[in-house]
Amino acid sequence: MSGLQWLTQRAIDTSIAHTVLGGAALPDAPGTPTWPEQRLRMVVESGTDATWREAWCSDGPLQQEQVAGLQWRCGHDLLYGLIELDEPAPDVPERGKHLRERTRNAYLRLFALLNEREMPHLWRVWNFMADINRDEDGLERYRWFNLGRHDACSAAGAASAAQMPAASALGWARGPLSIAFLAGRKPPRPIENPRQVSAFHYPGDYGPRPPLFARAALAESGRDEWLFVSGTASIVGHQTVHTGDVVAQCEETARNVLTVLDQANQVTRTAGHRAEALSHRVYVRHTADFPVVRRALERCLGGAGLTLMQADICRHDLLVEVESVAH
Ligand code: 3EB
Repeated sequence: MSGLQWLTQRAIDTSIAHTVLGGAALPDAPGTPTWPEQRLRMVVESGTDATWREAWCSDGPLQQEQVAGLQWRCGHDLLYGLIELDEPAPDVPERGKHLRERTRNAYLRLFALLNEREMPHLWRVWNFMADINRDEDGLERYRWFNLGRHDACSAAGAASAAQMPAASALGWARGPLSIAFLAGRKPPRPIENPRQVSAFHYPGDYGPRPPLFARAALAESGRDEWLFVSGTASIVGHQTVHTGDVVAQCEETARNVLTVLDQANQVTRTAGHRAEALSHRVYVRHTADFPVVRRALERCLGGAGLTLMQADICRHDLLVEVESVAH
């Protein structure tokens, strides 16, 4: 198997297990794989195949390591890692500051690992944490997280526009701070969205330090080119639009996803990535909205490859967020 593979299937065939770098799975997916796997500790839309599991593969031979809180596997030109750190109980004082510190430490470990393995370029990051919208020590936890990420990226010299990976940052009901990442030997090409202010240029209204991610990343692996579209929401400029209207938020989100796709297709080295070829993870704030979100996104993005799950979005007024991948 050459290059990066992306699979969603009932179970990953054991014959390819030796090529898997890492991936993600729903809470009830069977078994415990030997590769780093980010469990999505979330309620999923009923009817979803509970065995859903995705795996990123690479040519062997693979190297791997598992040390306290950090697990990774890498091949010739790609690395998948997972950092999971428990947090203090919700009533512990200064829990927000602890989150900043943990996030900073997690990202410093991540950058140290990428340097050491000579896989210096971050392609895609999935950030999850509990109580993302909760105020602690006078600041929302997502904003504490952004402080910690910014601390580490600045210290590691990874805070410039050219180095932004695609990313998502979501909240789950309970679980550790969990950061999964895909990195490569070659730099990806970051993509922005002309309808939106770049996240790393958000004004101070959204926290003392901005989120550090690109709207998408285009990355080459072997003969393939992968498009990772970051978590995308109903934001125009830097403002949330359609507050309280989940269907309109879905429509605006889809416009943003398709705009980012269009931007990527202006610079792609392939024939172009088609909207129908995108697979989407859809994060929905209220499980009661699953049916309307599915209907709206099937209409705007096409029906194939929508996996819906409940998560808290990083702004309290956002009801839905979509992330996508294509190759
Ligand atoms: C936004 O556009 C919505 O903090 O890494 C989307 C993707 C969002 C990634 C992150 C946040 C992040 O600002 C939120």
